[in-house]
Amino acid sequence: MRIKKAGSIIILIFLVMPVLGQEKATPNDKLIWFEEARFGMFVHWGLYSILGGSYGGRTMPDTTLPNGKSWYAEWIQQRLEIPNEEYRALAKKFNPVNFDADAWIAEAKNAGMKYFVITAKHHDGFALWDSEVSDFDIGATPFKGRDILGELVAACKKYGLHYGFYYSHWQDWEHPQGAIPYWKPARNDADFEKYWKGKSLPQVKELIVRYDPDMLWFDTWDEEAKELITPKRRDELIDLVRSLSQKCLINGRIAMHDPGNDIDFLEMMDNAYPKEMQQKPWQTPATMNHTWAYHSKDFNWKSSGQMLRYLVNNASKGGNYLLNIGPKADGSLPLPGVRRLREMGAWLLTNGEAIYKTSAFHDISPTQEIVYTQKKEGNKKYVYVHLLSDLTSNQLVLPLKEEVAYCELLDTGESLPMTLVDTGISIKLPTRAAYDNSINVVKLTLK
Ligand code: FHN
Repeated sequence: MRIKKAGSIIILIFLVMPVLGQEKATPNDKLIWFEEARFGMFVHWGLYSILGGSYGGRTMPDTTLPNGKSWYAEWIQQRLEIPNEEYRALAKKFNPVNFDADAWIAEAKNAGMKYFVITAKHHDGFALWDSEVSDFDIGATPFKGRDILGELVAACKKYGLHYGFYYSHWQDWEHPQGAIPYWKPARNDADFEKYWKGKSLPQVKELIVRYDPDMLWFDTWDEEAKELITPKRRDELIDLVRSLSQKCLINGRIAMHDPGNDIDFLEMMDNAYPKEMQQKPWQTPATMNHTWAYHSKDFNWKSSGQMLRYLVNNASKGGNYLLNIGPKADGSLPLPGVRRLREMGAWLLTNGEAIYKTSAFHDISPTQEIVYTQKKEGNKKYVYVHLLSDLTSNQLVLPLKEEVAYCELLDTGESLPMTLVDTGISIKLPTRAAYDNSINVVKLTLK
């Protein structure tokens, strides 16, 4: 009896150990690319892009409102109360003659992005592809005949990017039974089921069967969704995806209020950067200015330096950064966005090694000014020290327990002198390391 009890205790400890060590139970091959990628492009593009944030003499605000709510340009139909028929008629004007899938994806590639996600259908219900279950789609536009998603998929394959689709499975303002904003009378469960079975599930199936995506990006963001996106519906959707694709990743926003255990990665709130490590792979969806979709009067652009700091901070906690751009209705990318992408790509050209395929480094506590990533290659181990702000001195002291064989500035490859001190190692940085508004990375090769 005693021996049996001891045996079960040992088994129990064995079962609990990986949880305590925060290791994932089994390696999940389909997630490898996602965990290595760190940086992706998000695109919000649809009929709302035609309006560019203004309608009927009114313009959507380009900042968060005092009540904490955000009026994004893709919400224009609801926020500025455009009648359904009028909004629907925008389809006749959707003619993005300057759309060039190759140019978009080349821009993502040059920015150092490793994956691409586009709004195949946003809350307005308009499908960017020719759908069999809805006529509110690309077939209703002068651009019919062009396979926007197919062209983007081909370009992603050409440039080696993974690709996925945002699909608004809950909100659908065009369908008479799809979910609508909280300030309108809610749909009842039986009605919603007609949308669910008649449009939401069949369109998800179409996207997988036609385009074989690496990821589906579903969208719920708070408790509101739980009335209609029940655990039963969440699991039904997950089962559908799993039955059609071995590789397609599913994000946690499929049911933000209760994602369950079968999602692949956690989706943070918009522009939210966690301070702690997470239990699953994760990413932050983020805007370059205030809005997601194109807004001609949203001038709130973040600097590339600020966005690089978000990327680096996320990487230092094992997370990804999915950065959005809102193309114009003609298919061109807004130039302030392109400029920022190119600036970020320029930094990643020499510093990307410290971002991609790295993991969090726990031996030294991060600060506001310095964060760390690490990488193992064969029997080599590297630690990357990201200096997020200019140092007051060019002497960098790190409380590192492990021995360092070599130290260099990653940007230029120049060797940096180091000495052992009581508290760890002291590295002498070139005086010009405090030179430009950029992030300097010191690469340590461990012994
Ligand atoms: O309502 C949407 C919004 O328009 C946008 O698509 C973002 C992206 O994360 N998701 C919802 C709000 O969280």
